[in-house]
Amino acid sequence: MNKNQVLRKALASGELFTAMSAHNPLAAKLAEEAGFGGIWGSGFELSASYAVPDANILSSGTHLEMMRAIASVVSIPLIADIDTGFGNAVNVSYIVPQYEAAGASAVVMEDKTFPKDTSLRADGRQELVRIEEFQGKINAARDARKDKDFMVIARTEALIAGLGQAEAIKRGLAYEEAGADAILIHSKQTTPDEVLAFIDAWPGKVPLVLVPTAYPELTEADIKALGKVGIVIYGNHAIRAAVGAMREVFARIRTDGGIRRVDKDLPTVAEIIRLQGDKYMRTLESLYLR
Ligand code: SPV
Ligand code: MG
Repeated sequence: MNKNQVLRKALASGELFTAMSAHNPLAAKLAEEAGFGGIWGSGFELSASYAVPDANILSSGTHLEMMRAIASVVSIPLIADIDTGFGNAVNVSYIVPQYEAAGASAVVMEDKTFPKDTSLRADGRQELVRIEEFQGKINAARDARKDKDFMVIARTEALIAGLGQAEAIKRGLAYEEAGADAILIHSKQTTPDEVLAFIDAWPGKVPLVLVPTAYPELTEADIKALGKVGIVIYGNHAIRAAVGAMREVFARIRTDGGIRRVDKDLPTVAEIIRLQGDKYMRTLESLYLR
């Protein structure tokens, strides 16, 4: 099975598929080694790694090239976050084949206006496009894909925009009708109540996708028990882990006036060389260097 088929089959199986965020290939490799089912090619993480806001400040090309680099080092499916599709339905028609060619197995596209503002920021600009317009974008994404197993996941930001459950359900159903393979329902409430109420009321046939960043107490066991959720995405835990670890080590080196004490607590240089894929290069050397 190729990666697209793995993701397609996982979603059809009724099992919960887990995807961990990554902002670079090294993070993606660590996520694969940790046992996640797939990689979330997070726009938030990539923006953060460039120290700019997650608001279409980075170009689509920057994100696309990172997706290509990530897909080339992992053997698990990559779900690419294409924000709003970088424009209208015409832009979507051009961009989706590029993500497919870059090795993504799915795209997640959200129903906000371009340029977007990030979802979890307090007082963000959360404007949604018309339902018909977003249906056109889903149609465009579906028609643009080459492999029918490449998935188009539609994300509604109705709850994020404060438009309420009825609007979120209406949009989810409209996006399913337009051909979305799954619906991502996002919420920034700090308890799961809003999302749980949506899931309970969801009358659609396609599976739901959750990003429980704001309501972290919801476990995978809880989500599985709901029965309607196919994918859980951990949206920004790679970058937050990296920030925490770097900050702590940098502070210790300043406090200690050197690296002597901190060294034993860090992954070894040999471990980093392993993660760089050194073994493969040695094989190439023995085969071809004469
Ligand atoms: C991302 O990780 O880029 C997401 C999830 O889209 S969130 O930041 O919660 O909107
Ligand atoms: Mg995003």
